[in-house]
Amino acid sequence: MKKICILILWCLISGITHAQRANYDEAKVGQYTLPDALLTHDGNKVDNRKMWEKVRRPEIMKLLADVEYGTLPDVPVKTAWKVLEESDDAMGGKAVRRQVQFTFSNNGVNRTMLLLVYMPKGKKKCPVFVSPNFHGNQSTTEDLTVIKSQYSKYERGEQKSRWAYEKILNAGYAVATFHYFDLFYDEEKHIQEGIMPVFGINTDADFKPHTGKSISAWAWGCSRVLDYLLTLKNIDKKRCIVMGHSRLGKTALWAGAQDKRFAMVVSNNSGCCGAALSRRNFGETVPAITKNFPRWFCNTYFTYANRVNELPFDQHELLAMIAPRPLYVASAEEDRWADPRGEFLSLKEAGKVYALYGLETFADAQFPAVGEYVWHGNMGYHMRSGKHDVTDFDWEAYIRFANQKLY
Ligand code: GTR
Repeated sequence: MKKICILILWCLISGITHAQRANYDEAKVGQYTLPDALLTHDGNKVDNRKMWEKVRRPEIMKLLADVEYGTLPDVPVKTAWKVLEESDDAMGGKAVRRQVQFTFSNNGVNRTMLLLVYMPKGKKKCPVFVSPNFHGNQSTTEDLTVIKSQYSKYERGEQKSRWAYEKILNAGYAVATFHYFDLFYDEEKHIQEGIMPVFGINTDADFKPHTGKSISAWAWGCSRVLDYLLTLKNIDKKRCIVMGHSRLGKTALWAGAQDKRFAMVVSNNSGCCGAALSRRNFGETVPAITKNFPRWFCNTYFTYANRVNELPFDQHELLAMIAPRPLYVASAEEDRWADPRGEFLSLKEAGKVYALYGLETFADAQFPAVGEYVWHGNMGYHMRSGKHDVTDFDWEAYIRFANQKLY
């Protein structure tokens, strides 16, 4: 009993000091100099798209892969798809539903992932949102036919407020989701459950300094979903969007950076190591995130935890990887932990790359009022009222933005 009390007290105190340690005062953000996205390793200024695409973009991609998110071992993983369930009478007759089991295999090791897809009925070419979920496929809807994801402990419909399926389908978009645990179980000591063993990684000791961990695995999953969707006749190959919230927003950005088949990328409240600048000391910081979530980034990243200013990139360069494709970054007013202003400033800085494509940028944009949209060229931003979450307000913005930018 005494031990339990001490433990509870310790948790409370460390929680409080942790929250106290985070800075929420704009005056204390500190001075920082961002790395120049348009300056090559050799010190040459990039002033045209060709040089960006041939020289500078690959340089930054390599840095992000080697230092932050890591790369998965280069092994021949085979994927098999099996449709477990299908109906053209879903959502009150509005949608086609399909549930597909993916089996990933290599070297005698297999792992599965369950995909849930809703498509508007009767539409010949649907744009699609690919978006991993936190609590299992069944948590995204009350639909009784939806099969429970293997590692989920959550009730049916438990997180349905985050999934505006009706709105998405009514707007003519399909939506494809999977439980992120299927790829990488987001808790310590669970490496065996996700796909890492398929890549020959079975214990913590198997991670090399640059080996990707969960964000890499989740992003890989988004691309595997896309492989499948692109085989479907009624999916519009030119209008596939990757969208994610929070840690899955970081994932969506990394997936979109690596896989140019994603025509648009949406980061919802992705914050630290997602859209927000790392060099700003506001809300969550690199030392905090690497301490609390050792399984998200590759091991090399931890060596930068206490020397963030020495990182050879900042997060605006991750955003720049999406250029010139449409990119939406959304924050929430009360989600100060994710540093809304840092997300906005990052987008503004990434605009320098969008400008190479002759697109309008955020150069003169001011940090917007709550609920106001800032859309310039192929970049969009809003900060809605409320907390860290995905709401109908967010989905409506993404749909309108996609309608405008992808057509
Ligand atoms: C928080 C974490 C954030 C964010 C969030 C989430 O605890 O500090 O970086 O990603 O989790 O994914 O819900």
